[in-house]
Amino acid sequence: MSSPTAVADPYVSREAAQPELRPRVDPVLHQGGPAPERLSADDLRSFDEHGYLFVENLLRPDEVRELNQELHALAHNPHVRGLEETITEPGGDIVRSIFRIHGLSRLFEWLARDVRVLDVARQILGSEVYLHQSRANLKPGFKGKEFYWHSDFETWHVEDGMPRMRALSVSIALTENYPFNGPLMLIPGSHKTFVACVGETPEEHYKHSLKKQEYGVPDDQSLKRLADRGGIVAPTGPAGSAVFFDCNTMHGSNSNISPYPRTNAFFVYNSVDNTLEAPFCGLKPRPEHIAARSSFAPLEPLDRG
Ligand code: 6CS
Ligand code: FE
Repeated sequence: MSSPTAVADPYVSREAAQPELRPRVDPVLHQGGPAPERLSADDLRSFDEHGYLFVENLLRPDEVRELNQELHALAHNPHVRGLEETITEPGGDIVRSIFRIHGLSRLFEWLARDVRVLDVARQILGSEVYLHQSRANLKPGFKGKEFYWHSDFETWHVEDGMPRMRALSVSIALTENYPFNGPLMLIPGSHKTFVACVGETPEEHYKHSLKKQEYGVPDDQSLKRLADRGGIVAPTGPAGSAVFFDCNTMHGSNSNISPYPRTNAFFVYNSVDNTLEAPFCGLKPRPEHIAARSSFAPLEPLDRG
């Protein structure tokens, strides 16, 4: 409900008949907070300018091996397969994603709290942070399907009630990322523009969108404008590498028809000064395992040396 004194929402989406490109009104790098110094000034500048940062070999091979074993066990566990956290590929029973992975596995919880990851989020977001969402994406060889272009923030704002752009994601590769196994693609610089999308959100949209997204999807012309300006990158590298990216960076990935899986762990950190409100689309909030709102307690860093 808007009152006469309410400040207009700068990120209205899925309401107008036409798409629109609007400038971002929030900073990318935020000041304040515990200010850990994980990233160099150059890394910070690059994240600010491009909306992402690729870090090779963030994890050691033995850590990657353990995480893969754990994920493999989870994905084959009948109990886990029956949970609503587990999302299958459209029209099949191949596991596409396992949400709230930090709640299902201590190893993944530790990874989310590891200072090599968490302190990057705290530094960029300039505050304590909590986990808005976590998941593992499996994208198996031959069978893994694409994630169409989107800004995560657009969905988190409209469907989860995340007020402002003060969140970021990290995608940690658990298998090698090649150009041909459906790696994450990003449009550099796109985080500085908000693309208002067309199409009213249907009820319980998440039941469909997590398999294949059809609302909150930018139009072709807006995507072309952003890509003409910034190009498209697809960072590749060994398992254990990570891509940190701003919540509004336009990204997506192709399907995987190669024989080699593309598996990653995905954590979303939101500032404790940007906690969720009622969803801006007016519908009921998505479930806790997709968008945490029962606790916004700061994550405690874990230094595992
Ligand atoms: O709906 C969501 O929250 C999300 N969907 C995608 C395709 N990426 C980010 C996030 O996990
Ligand atoms: Fe995404």
